Amino acid sequence: MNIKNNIILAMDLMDILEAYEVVEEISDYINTIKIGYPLTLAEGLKSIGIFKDNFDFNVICDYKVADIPETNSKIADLTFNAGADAIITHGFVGEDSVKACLDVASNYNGDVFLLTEMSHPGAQMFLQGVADDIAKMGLEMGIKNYVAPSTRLNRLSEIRNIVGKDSFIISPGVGTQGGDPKDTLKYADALIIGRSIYASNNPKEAIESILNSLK
Ligand code: O7E
Repeated sequence: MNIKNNIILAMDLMDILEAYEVVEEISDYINTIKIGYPLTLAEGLKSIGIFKDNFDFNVICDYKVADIPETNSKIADLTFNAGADAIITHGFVGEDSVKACLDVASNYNGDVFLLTEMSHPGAQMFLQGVADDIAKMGLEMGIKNYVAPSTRLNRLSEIRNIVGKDSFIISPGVGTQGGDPKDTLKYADALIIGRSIYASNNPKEAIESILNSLK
């Protein structure tokens, strides 16, 4: 996926008009948006089409799909059918569940991002212990796209080592959660940034300042 300025906006506002206004302000700087449950549950799957039709963005749907294969297929089908370019799936549910997402994605020419370790402190309780194995599974399955945390650069770097330089890693946790944009890009291909931009008083200045910090 071609991600302008290596920044993905995590749009977790729950009002589509507010979300639209923020995106309009910064649309010169980005071409990729990630939406998840907050916006989708509040405003529906039509949110995908709004960013595609009005901004021609890549839309990554962060539904952290984590069910049995049959249910994953239904979730992925609804998501791609609504116009998404990519879906994010959990890896801990195992190969068959992840494959269900991959199979549906291939029908739509869409992408799947495999979530390895998460960025919040609680991820160290359970998920961290299996994150390397999830990354290895993804590699064996031929998955090219991964999610790994910017809040623990040692873990991001380990996951990069596992999936290799040809894989594409996007990394959340930058800014509000403490991750540093420049350091994160030593290991990741793109940053996922939410509140530091959309909750700022001036989203345009916020993204400009992040871009300056990358120079
Ligand atoms: O902290 P923020 O506001 O910059 O937002 C971060 C976004 O990334 C938010 O949408 C959150 O749900 C998501 N995220 C994490 O913060 N940590 C993770 O480990 C994973 C994600 C995520 O996006 O998962 C799929 C990529």
